[in-house]
Amino acid sequence: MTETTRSPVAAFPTWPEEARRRYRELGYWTDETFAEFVADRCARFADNVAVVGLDAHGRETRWTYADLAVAAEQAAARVATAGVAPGDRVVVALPNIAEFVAVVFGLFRLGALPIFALPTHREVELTQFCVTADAAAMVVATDDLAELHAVVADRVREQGIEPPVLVDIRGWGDSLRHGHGAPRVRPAGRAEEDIAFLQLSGGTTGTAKLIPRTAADYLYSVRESAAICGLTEESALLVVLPAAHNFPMSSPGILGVLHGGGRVVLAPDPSPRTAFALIARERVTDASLVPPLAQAWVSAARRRTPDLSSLRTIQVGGSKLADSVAAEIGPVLGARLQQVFGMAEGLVNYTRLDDPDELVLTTQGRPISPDDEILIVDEDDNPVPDGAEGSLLTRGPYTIRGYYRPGDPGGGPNRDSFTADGFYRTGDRVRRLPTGHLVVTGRDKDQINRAGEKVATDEIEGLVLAHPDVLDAVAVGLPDPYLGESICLVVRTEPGRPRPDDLVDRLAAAGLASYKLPDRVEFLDAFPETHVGKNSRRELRQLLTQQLRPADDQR
Ligand code: AMP
Ligand code: DBH
Repeated sequence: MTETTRSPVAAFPTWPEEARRRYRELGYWTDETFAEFVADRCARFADNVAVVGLDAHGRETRWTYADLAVAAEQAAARVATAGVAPGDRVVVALPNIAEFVAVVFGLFRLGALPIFALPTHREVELTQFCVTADAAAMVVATDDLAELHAVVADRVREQGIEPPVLVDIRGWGDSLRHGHGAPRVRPAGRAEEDIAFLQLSGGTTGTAKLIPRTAADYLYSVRESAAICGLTEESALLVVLPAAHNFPMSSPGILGVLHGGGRVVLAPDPSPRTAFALIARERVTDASLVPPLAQAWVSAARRRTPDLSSLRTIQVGGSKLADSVAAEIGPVLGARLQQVFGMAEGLVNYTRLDDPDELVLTTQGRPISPDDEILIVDEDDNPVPDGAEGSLLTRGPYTIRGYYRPGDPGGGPNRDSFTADGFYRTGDRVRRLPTGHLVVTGRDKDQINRAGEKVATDEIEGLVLAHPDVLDAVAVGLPDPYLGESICLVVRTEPGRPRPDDLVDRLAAAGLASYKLPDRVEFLDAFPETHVGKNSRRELRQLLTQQLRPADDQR
């Protein structure tokens, strides 16, 4: 055993005492921890099927809750054998495989904190997670990430931090479910108001923002989400999006289903072909999609007439769903649409299953909790008149009060993203209807939402500006009928000098996740400026949308 000695979990900006007492009195916060959640649901629903999907070796897997308990215990034991101790942070970068659930539940059991990375993250992102959180291990199941570990380890070491150990779960073989292998570890758990895991923010800056969530706050949102979405033991949720993302994890997601005794069906890829086959075979009742996938399902279903008769509800969220696509979901897929507007920082809005069609088709829902405080403000933080558009600020029983920033809890993004009285600045522009439903109308934040994947513009710009021939660079999101927004990189170079044609390749070589790579690159001799002389993103976007040739995929 290579025992690591990591820094303790850092203090984090938490809710004031009065709010915590109130959330407990109202029953929103209970004393259930994640370790108890795992033990309780696995025992209560022991004979139900919990997880269906492929494993790390591509074999069909079907685990009952009892099997899942054994697999989680084994995963905990194996991660502990690799040197991970309770309180350690662990980067989980797994595809949608059965072991994903076992590893996450195992880490909860061990009292270690998962950092929910995506399998598409590369060394830029993974290094940031490891450095910010002093991660003890990186859990992977694919060749590319196993190979990347060495690069990440070097980069982490360069910053004076002990690199994470590599845990490649393919080496675990198929014995997880059979409960032999590593010696058992005692469940350690963490207190319900301690940080249980770190989610990721799509972010607006080049540095990753880690989101500290507790069992008390998160499980409240999970229980309510399961109720709002009508999940029961009969529910079967198809997980098409990356499982670690906050939406498929909790809205109502994997945890909502496992809370209620239902079945999680993991899709190994997001294609309609794969999804439709699983829906028919597993009698799937619910699926969570981003708008481009919803659109792809609609057009594929028109061509193929698959058997979708078991489908009850399709949750769509992550980016704005066009009203025209919303209108097609019911008629073509034969399921009720439920719009979801959420964020890993907390606040989640749903249209309700019994809402009138008008609201379901044209709004992004209303908050989970009566105690979700919604403020819609102008640029001076003054409330706008009822029904007017403004910037959304929120505070409540499951919305964080600050990002995880060891050593600097009050600084940087926590100053910018939270008001003095604890409201989270979502960066979204919304309008509120008299029913309380929100309509997302736009965004203040310097972020591109490409098919639900959030990209901070300055992360791309910062890397491009390092190129010797680039004088200035701005990344803008351009309207795209399929992606919602595509990424356009606009570059200014020295007039008369050759224009670099390798910018996208360089970004990839720098180790940026592929979903952040520009869809196209344009060169301009001058950038439009705001009155204070900054580059005007708004005017650039207008210029590009109107004047340039229609987007053609340069990838
Ligand atoms: P993140 O903070 O990375 O978890 O991303 C959350 C952001 O995704 C929100 O603040 C919105 O900008 C966007 N988002 C999520 N769901 C929706 C939706 N249904 N409609 C529009 N934007 C959405
Ligand atoms: O986009 C998101 O981050 C998101 C969307 C829907 C989310 O975090 C959620 C629901 O919980």
